[in-house]
Amino acid sequence: MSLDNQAALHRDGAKRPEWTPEDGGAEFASRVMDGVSAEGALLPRAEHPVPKRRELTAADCVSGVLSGSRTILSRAITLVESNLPVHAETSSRVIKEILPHTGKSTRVGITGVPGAGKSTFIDVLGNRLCEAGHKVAVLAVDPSSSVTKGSILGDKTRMERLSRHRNAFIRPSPSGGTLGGVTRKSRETMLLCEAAGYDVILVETVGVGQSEAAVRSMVDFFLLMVITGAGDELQGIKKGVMELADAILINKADGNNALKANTTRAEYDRILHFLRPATEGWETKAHTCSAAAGSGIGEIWGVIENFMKTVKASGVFAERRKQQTLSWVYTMVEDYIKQKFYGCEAVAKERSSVESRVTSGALSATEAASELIGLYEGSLARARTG
Ligand SMILES: Nc1nc2c(ncn2[C@@H]2O[C@H](COP(=O)(O)OP(=O)(O)OP(=O)(O)O)[C@@H](O)[C@H]2O)c(=O)[nH]1
Ligand SMILES: [Mg+2]
Repeated sequence: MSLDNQAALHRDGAKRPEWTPEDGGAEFASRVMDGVSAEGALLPRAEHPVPKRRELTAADCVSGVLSGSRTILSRAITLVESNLPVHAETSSRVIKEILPHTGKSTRVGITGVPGAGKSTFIDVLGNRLCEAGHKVAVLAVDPSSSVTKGSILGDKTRMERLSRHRNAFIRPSPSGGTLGGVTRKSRETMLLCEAAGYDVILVETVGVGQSEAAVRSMVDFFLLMVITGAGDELQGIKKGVMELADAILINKADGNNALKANTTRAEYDRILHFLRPATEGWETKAHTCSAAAGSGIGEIWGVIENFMKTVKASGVFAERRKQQTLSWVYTMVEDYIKQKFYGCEAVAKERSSVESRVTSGALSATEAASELIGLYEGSLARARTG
């Protein structure tokens, strides 16, 4: 059944209070009542300290997330995103306890150059999926977020309609600093969303050659969004990302661009023919859509559904999920060792002298590496013997 028909059925089923506007989400479930007069009633704010919100226990988080509470879900995500050592034990207990309730969603990664229309597309697709009865979570992976702080907030405004839908949950990118840090947190956030009942997870990442592989390694289906006339068709720059994609979507196929978009689609299909497919047993193809006009959205969701059916039937799906979990383990191990090495005092003390001896040619790179490793291992040994 097409996405639009599913939406119509779902819409007629649910009774909505008459005062809420057509596309209003749960936020519109309240009516504005006349307030009490403020005269003499309220003391100035300073004298009423706001009671500190009680820290959630692991049990609070687990039961709240499993019951589908968005507030608790947000707080549980903030907990797993925290770098504070005090939160580490609680957050790993939460992840451990919700794990049996995860893995049942369709995980879709969406990448593309800045301005390609990823957020607009997610808003339209996400809204249709919600209308059709799905619960959609949107995550962003933006390694530059600790610097830009902004871009994803900009995204939230682009997903204005979706962010108000009661079946949707949108979470900006964690600012983890390292790409490894961002993706670890995003993976745990994805598990929390799955445990909270979200059956479609859309992960947006800006296609600047940094995070595509990382996002690819945490999703089932990877979508590359491109636009016509960007002057980089057929150039090698996208080859690496094209080889990760399960579909290429030419967006903004509207107005004067519609015809050009079709030509671009044919060009991409020609290139894809020569590339190794990103997923065994699946042929990556190019498609067109207009996120602004809402055309081609149902079709690309049909492609994703067909993909999921194909890879589940062939066993590729289960195998990929296993490999993804293993690579996640090693990403965390590598991240930990890196942090320990660069955080090691003995290494930090000698680093600049080692670097200047290397750059002056007095020390070979290999010698420098073994000297730094020696310093690190020495400090570990001292820490062990106390
Ligand atoms: N004509 C047209 N414009 C579109 C379409 N989709 C998005 N846009 C416009 O393209 C601009 C960028 O859209 P976004 O959805 O923010 O793009 P993005 O890929 O999420 O951008 P970043 O998050 O910055 O990487 C906005 O002005 C949109 O209104 C489309 O299908 N047709
Ligand atoms: Mg965006």
